[in-house]
Amino acid sequence: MRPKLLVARAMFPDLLSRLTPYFDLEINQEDRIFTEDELIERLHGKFGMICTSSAKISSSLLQRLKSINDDLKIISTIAVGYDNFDIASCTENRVMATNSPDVLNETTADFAWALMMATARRVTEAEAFLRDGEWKKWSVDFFLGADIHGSTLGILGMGRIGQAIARRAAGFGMQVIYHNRQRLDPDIELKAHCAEYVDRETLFSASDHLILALPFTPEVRHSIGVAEISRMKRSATLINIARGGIVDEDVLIDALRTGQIAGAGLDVFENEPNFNRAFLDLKNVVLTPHIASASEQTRRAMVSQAINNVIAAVKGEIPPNLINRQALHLGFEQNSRDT
Ligand code: 8YV
Repeated sequence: MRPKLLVARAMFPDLLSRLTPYFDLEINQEDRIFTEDELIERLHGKFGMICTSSAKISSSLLQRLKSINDDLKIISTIAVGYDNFDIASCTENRVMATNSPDVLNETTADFAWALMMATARRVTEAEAFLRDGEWKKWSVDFFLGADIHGSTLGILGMGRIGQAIARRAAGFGMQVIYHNRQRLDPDIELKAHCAEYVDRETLFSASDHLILALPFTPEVRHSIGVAEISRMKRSATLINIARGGIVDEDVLIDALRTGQIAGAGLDVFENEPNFNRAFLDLKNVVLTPHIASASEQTRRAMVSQAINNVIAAVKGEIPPNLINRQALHLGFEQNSRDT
């Protein structure tokens, strides 16, 4: 009998067909988002799962699952961010966790720029005005925005996506400043359009456009609040393509309402898809439904990576994008060969 695999969301059938020689597949064709109880029920007896960020794999889920069945060996997410996985608990329960990094860097960086430009130049606000039939005459001070070219681009979180965002600044003659847990090597800074490392306070006070590209961990939850936003220029924009929970949304809404900053471009929200509806009443915010990596080519590449990871695991090989290598030392290799 072949091992069983849960594909927890609907996705490209032609790519999924690569799995059929290795697995009996259960595919969530309806594309419903499973509750914890449903996930446990469906993971029962499965070797692995391919999922997205909507599958929360908590310590309680793993403990409940493992108490009834110990088959689960790999969870493979179609995302670079894996804050929906409790990694320590995966390791403890001998479950390998994998993600899909790198293939989305350039696409996500493109989108960060799209949001920044739309926010600074008030593109969606102006379009809504036109669509609503409000355009009666042109005026000299019509939808005045902020320049991108020649301005200072700030990047918080200078990983692979942050660096791809920085590289694009070359064509716009921008100065790039960044803050990161660790300063980058000088040669990486050079390739990232000579990005200059600054302390966190300076990043907030000196940026004309500030893009968040850091991974989400419990420590960074609401780490952008009153202190940070009050340091920003009144003309500045804040762009978030990372995770919604990093920003205290109530503080941001207040800052946008009172004009403490000029605008925000948000692709991510603390509670997706039930985001804070107060954003809808604000004109100076550009809102998108978590689509920064959504080009056809990139999403297909991400799904392919997730597939490669589970196929490697079922062959007893180390998955190329394994996050918790410690899980290997806890007997996985032996277990997978026995399957
Ligand atoms: C994913 C993302 O598509 O990669 C990430 O971390 O946020 C997106 O690119 C999304 O999380 C669905 O899993």
